[in-house]
Amino acid sequence: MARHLITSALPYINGIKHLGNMVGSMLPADVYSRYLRQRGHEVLYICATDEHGTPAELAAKEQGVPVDEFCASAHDAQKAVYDGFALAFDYFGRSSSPQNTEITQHFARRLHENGFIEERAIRQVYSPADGRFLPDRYVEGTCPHCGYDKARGDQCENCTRVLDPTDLIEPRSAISGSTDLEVRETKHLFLLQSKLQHEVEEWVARHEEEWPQLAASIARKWLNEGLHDRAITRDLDWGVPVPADTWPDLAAEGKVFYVWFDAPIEYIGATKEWADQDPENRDWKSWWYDADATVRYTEFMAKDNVPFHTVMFPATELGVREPWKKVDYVKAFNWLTYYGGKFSTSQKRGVFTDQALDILPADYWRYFLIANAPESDDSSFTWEHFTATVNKDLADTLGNFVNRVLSFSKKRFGEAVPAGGEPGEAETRLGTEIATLLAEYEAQMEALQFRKAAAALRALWSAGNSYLEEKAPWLEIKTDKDGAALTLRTAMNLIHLYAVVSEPFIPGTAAAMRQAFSLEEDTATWITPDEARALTTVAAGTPFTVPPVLFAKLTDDDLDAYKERFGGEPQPA
Ligand code: B3M
Ligand code: ZN
Repeated sequence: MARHLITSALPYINGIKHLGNMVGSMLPADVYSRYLRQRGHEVLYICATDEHGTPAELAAKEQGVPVDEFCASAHDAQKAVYDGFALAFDYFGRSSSPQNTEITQHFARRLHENGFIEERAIRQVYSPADGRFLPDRYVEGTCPHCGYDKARGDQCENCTRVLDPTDLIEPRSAISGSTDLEVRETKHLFLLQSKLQHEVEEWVARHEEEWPQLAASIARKWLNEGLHDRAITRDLDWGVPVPADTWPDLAAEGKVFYVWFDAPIEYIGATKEWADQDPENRDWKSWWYDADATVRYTEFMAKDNVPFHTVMFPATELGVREPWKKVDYVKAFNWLTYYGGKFSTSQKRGVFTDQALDILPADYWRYFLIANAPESDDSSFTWEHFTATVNKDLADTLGNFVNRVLSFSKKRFGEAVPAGGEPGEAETRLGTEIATLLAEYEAQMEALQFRKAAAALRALWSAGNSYLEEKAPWLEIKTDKDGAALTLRTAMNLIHLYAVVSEPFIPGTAAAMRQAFSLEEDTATWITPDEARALTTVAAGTPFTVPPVLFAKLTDDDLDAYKERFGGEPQPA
């Protein structure tokens, strides 16, 4: 039994996330957390909204509300969707919390004491019309690389190049549109990452062998390009303030930390938010500070976030010179595309998580997304693939099996698991197959290979169907009533096993399946391959009910309607 600390990349506050965001961070983290809890480990799954930075300020401005109000309601809106997806966070915090402010400022002070922060004067875009400096996205203009005329000061959305606001041609203020812009000198704090390069390299070298190739190769690439000193403050109203005790001048000018400085620290901040709700029983430091050797920390994220988690945040943690827990395993994902094109929040293309739940319950999405997670490569969402997968795997292979077995047994034997018949050769063969497949499923879950885990789970479901076809209890009953009872009882044990081991993927349906049986002890505690082999957890005489259809079959009309609503045409890359 170990202690597992799990975090998924913090969803940015400005808007509801799409399915691509979900499958690349929160959902697999939830699946993994649920699995580990079922196996009896102590798990702490922490996430939060990432609330600082220019996009939050701009989104609030667009809605005409103060930024703190905007963030509070946007946080609640995201939380409601994640509840709908049955994400079982231990805590879902907010990076604007006082706890994060306190720890971020502490980190900054320590980095300063250790010689890793320096004040430097830089030249920045200033707008007299707006009376302020214009960082990052506050400046728009023409990209010097590709000529796109709506490039933002931090990045060109068209060619994806990273920009500095002073790079833009014909710059204008994103607030007022003013083109009367100047470049003025102002002071900022710089994190001297170049001084930490060597230590980070050593640290990565000790871990990368265990990391998946995607995470390791991105970390290597960044290290090879060399760590640069970077500005970690901004001229914004909204953010963690630079502490006045250490930098009175910058604090007086109202400088705040850059969002990417405080966001990863919020993993710790949110853990403290969690602990502060029940300080008698929750010890945040035992997870993060001088954490004992049994804490294993796994992070989930999409590939664009990997440099921040494998290189920059570890550099910060190392520079603080205190025993903060660093990540053990980085699970990174490629992109989920929408018909081969980009899901885009800003262009509203693809399926958003709130819309998905409007259409179908969470388990349909959870299963499909994880079974097709962009693990070794990008993967593409299409409505054709989605409906076919739901129909075949969920409605036919799992749902139909459950309903067929329970309805038929009820009709012929009443509302209790039927007695009679002794397990024979077919049951022994089935038991061996189930034990093998379950061991494979466990191995893939332990290895965080989600697609392969889903394939093993699907194979477990299929094994039940094959057994049922082979034994054909609807024929057997005509000549051998005891034999039919044995077949149905065995199939019901499969249903119960499926209920337990499918829980990480489809928790709602799993609960409905488990609750079909009135067992004295209804728990989701894991069943090991050796226990599963006997297929006798649910004894003869156990009362049961037939649950309503678990998964509706999607029709051609449904498919047409989805494509009509969301657009189903391939997008140019
Ligand atoms: N908020 C991800 C993003 O918006 C960013 C992750 C922070 S993790 C500390 O792309
Ligand atoms: Zn460009």
